[in-house]
Amino acid sequence: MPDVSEFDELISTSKSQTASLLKEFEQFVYSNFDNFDLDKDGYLSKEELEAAIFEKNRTVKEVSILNFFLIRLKEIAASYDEGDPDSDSDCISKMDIQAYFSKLQ
Ligand SMILES: [Ca+2]
Repeated sequence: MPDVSEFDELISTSKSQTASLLKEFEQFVYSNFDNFDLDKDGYLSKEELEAAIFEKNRTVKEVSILNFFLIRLKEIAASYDEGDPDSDSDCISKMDIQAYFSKLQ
């Protein structure tokens, strides 16, 4: 499992830096969502995030971002109610990403 200490260091920087960092996190996963969603069900699972982390040529920063999502998977997945009680609560939708990051800012 990649090291997350670098992220913890980044998150301890100033608030404005943190805000732009979070924006970057959101945009990175949002814009790559369809690539990460291997089974194209509209949700990112733990397995799909892990697969993305171990893809070739990932930068340290990208791994940090993906780890952020992986560590907070349940929390992020619970951010938006898709209105489907049967939907897998351990998977992240695009709406979850938007809801989660709008709450943080
Ligand atoms: Ca999926």
